[in-house]
Amino acid sequence: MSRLQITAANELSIELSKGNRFAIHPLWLRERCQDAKSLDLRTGQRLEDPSDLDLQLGLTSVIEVEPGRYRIRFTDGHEADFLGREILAEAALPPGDHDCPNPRLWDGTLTDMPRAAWTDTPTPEVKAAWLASFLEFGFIIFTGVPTGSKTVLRVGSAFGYVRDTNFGAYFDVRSVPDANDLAYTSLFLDAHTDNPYRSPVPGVQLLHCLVNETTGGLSTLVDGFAAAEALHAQDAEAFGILARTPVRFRFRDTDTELVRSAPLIELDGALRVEAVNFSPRLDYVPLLRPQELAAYFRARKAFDQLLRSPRFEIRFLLGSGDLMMMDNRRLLHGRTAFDPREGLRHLQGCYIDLDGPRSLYRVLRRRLASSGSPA
Ligand SMILES: O=C(O)CCC(=O)C(=O)O
Repeated sequence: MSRLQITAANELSIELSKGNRFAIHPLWLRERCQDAKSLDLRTGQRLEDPSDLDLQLGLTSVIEVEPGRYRIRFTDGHEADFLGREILAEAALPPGDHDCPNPRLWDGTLTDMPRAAWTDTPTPEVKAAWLASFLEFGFIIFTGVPTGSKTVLRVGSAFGYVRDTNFGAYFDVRSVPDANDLAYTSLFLDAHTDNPYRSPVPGVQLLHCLVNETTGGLSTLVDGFAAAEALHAQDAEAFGILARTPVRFRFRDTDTELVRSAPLIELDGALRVEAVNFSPRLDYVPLLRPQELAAYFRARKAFDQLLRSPRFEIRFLLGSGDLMMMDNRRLLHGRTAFDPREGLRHLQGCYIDLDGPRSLYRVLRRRLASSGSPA
């Protein structure tokens, strides 16, 4: 039996999953009409406000005019054709915001890190594969990236729009006197997400190693989604506290004062982990009642212990020409301390938005599909 069925003269039903069949709501179909009266055909954007449609709207008739093409007449007199495969594809979309590869959670046992040799002119297949790795693992390391200053901007622009901030379009990560951020010292940096005080928080961070003459300064990465999942499994109450308690993050120097409140674990509308905000240098919980604070501090400690444990952390050396691109809403990054007397360690970084790589992945997949090449 096909997953789409005409179950009455005025009813189209769908089997969403095995044994889960129901009639498709007429308004769901009506606001997906693809004809020139409903849509501007060039942009694909609606010409009518779907909330103006009658809430009691029904179907007058459903006819399969040819295999897989349904002609549907609505009680408001509108008639439109629907392709069965398009209805099924639309119905199969996950409730989240993207039909991109799902995150593949990892922990400290990850040995096969996603790596690729950089080229300025990848084929669409190669670029789609880079993006798929990035979207699944939350990061990718490019090797052999030319070490000229600001190359990070060129790489960032290959995946999205570079986000200028108070640190500039790009920033130099090296030990300097009078640093306005601990990143610009030689100190150990706990795994953290960048700029949780900024709104919106940068989606993707790129860090390009130009020179590393030190034996320390190892890079660390943690999959925050995996650690949050482990916290949920080990202590659901702690997870709930961290998902509910807004915490103030603040950055301040002479010219800038950025403040944002957000829970350490951000959930989406379907209560799935959407982002992690974690920066032990910057978080300030509001004054709650003592027992609430005691529970919050216990919960934060439990999460912190997971994030800092070798169970979740990977540690590696970024050498000259390596560039790490990571999802700053999911992954935490840090570095071990280094001794600047051993030599120079110089990275350059920049931010792009997360929707850049997602958009590019969808466009490449669409183009590859239309050229008959597998994405
Ligand atoms: O020095 C590093 O490897 C990391 C620096 C850092 O955490 C940052 O720039 O956010």
